Amino acid sequence: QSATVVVIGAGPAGLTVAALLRRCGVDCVVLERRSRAYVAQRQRAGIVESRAVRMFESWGLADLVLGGAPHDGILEFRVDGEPHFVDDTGGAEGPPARLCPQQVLVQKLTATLLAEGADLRYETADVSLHDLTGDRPTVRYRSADGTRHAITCAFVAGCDGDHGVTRSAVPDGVLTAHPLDHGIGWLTVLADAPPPAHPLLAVGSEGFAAHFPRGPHSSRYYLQCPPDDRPDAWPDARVWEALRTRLADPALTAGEITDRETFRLRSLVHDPMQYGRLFLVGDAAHIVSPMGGKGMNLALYDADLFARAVRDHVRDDDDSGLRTYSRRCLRRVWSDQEFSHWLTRTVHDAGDDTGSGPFLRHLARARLDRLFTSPTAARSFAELMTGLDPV
Ligand code: FAS
Repeated sequence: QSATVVVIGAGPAGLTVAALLRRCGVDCVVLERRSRAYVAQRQRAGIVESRAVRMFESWGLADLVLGGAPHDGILEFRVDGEPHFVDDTGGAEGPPARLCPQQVLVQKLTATLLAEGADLRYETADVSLHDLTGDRPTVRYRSADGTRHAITCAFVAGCDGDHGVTRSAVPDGVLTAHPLDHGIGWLTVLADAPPPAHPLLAVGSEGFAAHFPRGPHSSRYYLQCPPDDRPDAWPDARVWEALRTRLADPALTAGEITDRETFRLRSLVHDPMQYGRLFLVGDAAHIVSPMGGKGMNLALYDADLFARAVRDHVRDDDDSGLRTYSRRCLRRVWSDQEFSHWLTRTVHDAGDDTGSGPFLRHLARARLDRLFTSPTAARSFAELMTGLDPV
């Protein structure tokens, strides 16, 4: 078999790559390890930022793949119980961000692709990549019925996330990993509880907490916890008691908790994001802490650059996009890593609960004070939140 592009992974990155390539008339095959149902129910990100909405609009896909309501642009910081509302669009030119949960985007992309007859292959196993430095790499895999397959192609898109297989196909010494452990733990909880009027970040001496919308009747919460904490240390009663205290909302409405996990906040960048004919897209190349909502949006940015580069190669015999793909992606990756790191430190140090000490606490409080009082600081924050900064 042969295809121009083989896409490994059917998450936001892989499905967006496939949808954009098809709009350029480039044929591709998508190989996904899990079942369609499993991928469609995985709940993670909750916002498609303005830049990504504009990207989907530029491809004529926005109405097909974006669900959820427009974000009204207001973010609440609640500091020691005091509300401070920040306009996180700051008059930016782009379209409003969309409160589109990741699973809705994945479901809509999948439905759009299948309706167009795209070649999505689920429950594949033993994917291996060969001849990545030649002109025609080969991807081998086993289908659910045990049959072995080989597909030759022009390019492989590694969209298989942080625990995928494509990065391991790159010889040692080619990629440089840049990891950061923030030394902060989070408990994240998904509940059938009413979403907040605005996305809410709460700072206080009890530790950080957050409350985000994840649909008309569901919410995602974050609670700072010891980095090695475990979900079973957080029974429902403790979760709601901590949320009511830290969100300074004694009347917070509880709901059935449908998912609960703990994780350490970490960031990771692999450089370069390419090896021969393999191009890494999304979490396969980088991980960013959820502060600022950049993880999924970076995957969408990479997918846009990769699809345009392949289109230029196929249509115009122009390889400049392919040659500069990694450098251009990494410029935005590092800009979003910096923003996410700034926000992560600010909302945690300001609570002084991370043991970061009084000096860093004063720095963090000064940053928040500047954000709440300086229109210039607020505009810069909005530009970064929307992804409309010029990087
Ligand atoms: P994904 O991991 O989503 O998809 C990779 C796909 O590849 C998966 O379907 C996997 O099954 C498949 N795969 C793996 N190995 C394979 C193999 N060998 N063969 C074939 N297929 C294979 N981001 C935000 O922007 N905002 C947030 O608020 C946010 N919150 C998050 C909360 C949590 C708890 C987590 C875990 C992540 C959060 N993220 C958030 C980040 C997250 O949304 C990722 O950035 C996003 O899923 C990246 O998409 P992909 O790059 O497609 O990777």
